[in-house]
Amino acid sequence: MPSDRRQFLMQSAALSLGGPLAASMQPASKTRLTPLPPGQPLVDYRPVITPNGTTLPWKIVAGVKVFHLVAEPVRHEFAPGLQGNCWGYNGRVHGPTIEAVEGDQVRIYVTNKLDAPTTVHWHGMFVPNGMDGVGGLTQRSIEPGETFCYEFTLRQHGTFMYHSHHDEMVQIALGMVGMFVVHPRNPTGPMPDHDFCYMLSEWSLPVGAERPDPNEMTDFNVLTFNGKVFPATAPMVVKTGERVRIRLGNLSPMDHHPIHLHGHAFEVVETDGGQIAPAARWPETTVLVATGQTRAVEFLADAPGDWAMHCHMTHHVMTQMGHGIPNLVGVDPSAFDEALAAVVPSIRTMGSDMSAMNDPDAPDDTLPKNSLPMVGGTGGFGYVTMGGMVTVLKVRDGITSYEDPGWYEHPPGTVAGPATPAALARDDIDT
Ligand SMILES: [Cu+2]
Repeated sequence: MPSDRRQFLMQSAALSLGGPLAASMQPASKTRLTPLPPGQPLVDYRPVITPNGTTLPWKIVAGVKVFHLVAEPVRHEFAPGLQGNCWGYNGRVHGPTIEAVEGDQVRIYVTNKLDAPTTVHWHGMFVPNGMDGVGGLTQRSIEPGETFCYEFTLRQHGTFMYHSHHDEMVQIALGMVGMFVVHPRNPTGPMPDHDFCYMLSEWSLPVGAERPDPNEMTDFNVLTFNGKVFPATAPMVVKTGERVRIRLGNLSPMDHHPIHLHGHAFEVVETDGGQIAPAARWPETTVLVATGQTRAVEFLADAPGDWAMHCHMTHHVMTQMGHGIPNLVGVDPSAFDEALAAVVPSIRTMGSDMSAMNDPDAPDDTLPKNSLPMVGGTGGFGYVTMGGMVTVLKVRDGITSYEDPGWYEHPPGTVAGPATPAALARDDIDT
């Protein structure tokens, strides 16, 4: 290649990489080692909302933000009817969201009330190596009954996570994870009106069992947003025209989750590696969040309605589904049901319509103890055939409260319905 052409290509590459790379590497914040005065909510940042969750309280001691995490067993409800004996922090699954501001000096005590050693790793964060929380590698693990102290200056801003880094397979599978949000000290760009925060996870909880199985490798059957399955997932309620940020972190043991939002397109503005420069963003409606990743998306909520947000892997919107079953799609199981009805009066075999055996409005005494229907709950029009990793963005005109407003009341003539004979004739549709 002629040297002038090679030089041109190298210059082009440098130019095209300069913007996003320079922004994402955050050279200034990475060298910030001197703490700043503690950032204050509603002054320096708008607090995040963790639907179905909470934010870890803190206090200031001599200019340091002091937090206290308690690792302990937690009896957790995934949805009414399904509870598990999990491990979490401060009585919760997952742990409370830790929230602070770039430049804050944070001191985080971790008390271990488990019967097993543990550690806490600050995922994605620039910390002194000895604060990184990897059991055996950068510290000895915290024995039962001990309290350790982690202290560092927040040198960056963004969407991060924390999780156990001792016996990860067991402790993460039992729920020992949480979100860690660091707001910018000097925000640029429009401030979101709502800043939602979700931890994505998955569990193996066989029907009737109460202890999630950390030995599971592939067949996870409870898929959760902030530890809940639909319809127990709290909706995101916003006013039409508001700017919304949704932060997604994934610490599922084994799976990625393509999270899809209906009715809107968003931009991915942030990963756990830092902010994405505006020129490097592009519109999406689905963002893939691999395990161990975070993504923050932003959009204007400009369309009133009840918009689903869900994982797009179809088995991740099911709950406690058995997979070792014959394929009965296209089979009429009624004869089989009649034959079995003598011994199991309420039997309804899963055939072409899986929802048939999961009608939540029909009393179902056959549901085993501590289990959920495979799919769904009731929506504004009847049965919703998704469960698991599903929630709803409720966009409303002119609301003054962000309490759940109920189901959307559609303007007349804007809901799909049976075609009228007049319309069929007009458009020459032969049914
Ligand atoms: Cu998924």
